[in-house]
Amino acid sequence: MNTTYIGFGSNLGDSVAIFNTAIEHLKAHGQVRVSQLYSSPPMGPQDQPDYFNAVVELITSLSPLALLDQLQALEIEAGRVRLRHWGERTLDLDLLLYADQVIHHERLIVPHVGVLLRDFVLLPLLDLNPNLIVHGHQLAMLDVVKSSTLKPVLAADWAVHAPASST
Ligand code: PH2
Ligand code: MG
Ligand code: MG
Repeated sequence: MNTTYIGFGSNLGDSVAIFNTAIEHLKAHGQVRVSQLYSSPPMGPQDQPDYFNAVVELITSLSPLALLDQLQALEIEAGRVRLRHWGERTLDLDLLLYADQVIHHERLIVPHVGVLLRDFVLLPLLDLNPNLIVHGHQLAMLDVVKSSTLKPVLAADWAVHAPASST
């Protein structure tokens, strides 16, 4: 079994319902835990809505590319709309970490670049595992984490069937 972390982003449609539908589907592939839900200002074009962001831990026997296939299918199932680079979308699922593997494949780079750079990835990731180390960096100690002003949306049980604290 492999512990994986998947980044969730959405700023079009009913983002919370879209996240919950995707989480339900992920449960077919292993055990799931869900971070708090965050609202974050857009990275990239500023004339788009704020994003909802979260991270899901999935403990799975799927290989990295098989998991990527599943994530891409779920993006399409959510009616993925992607209008422009770094622009608004209904559902973005990024494979952030796959066990302690480093993967450079034409379809997939793991750890995902956002893991070391983006507070809207790091804060929910640290909700699930405060001790993570990536490329030799203890994530909790990164400046981008310490200086972040992101706050979770007040919805502790936003994931209908998967509170962060239980399995
Ligand atoms: N995703 C993007 C572009 N910009 N900004 C925030 N805050 N959160 C995201 O998930 C995000 C973004 C494209 O995937
Ligand atoms: Mg993506
Ligand atoms: Mg992304």
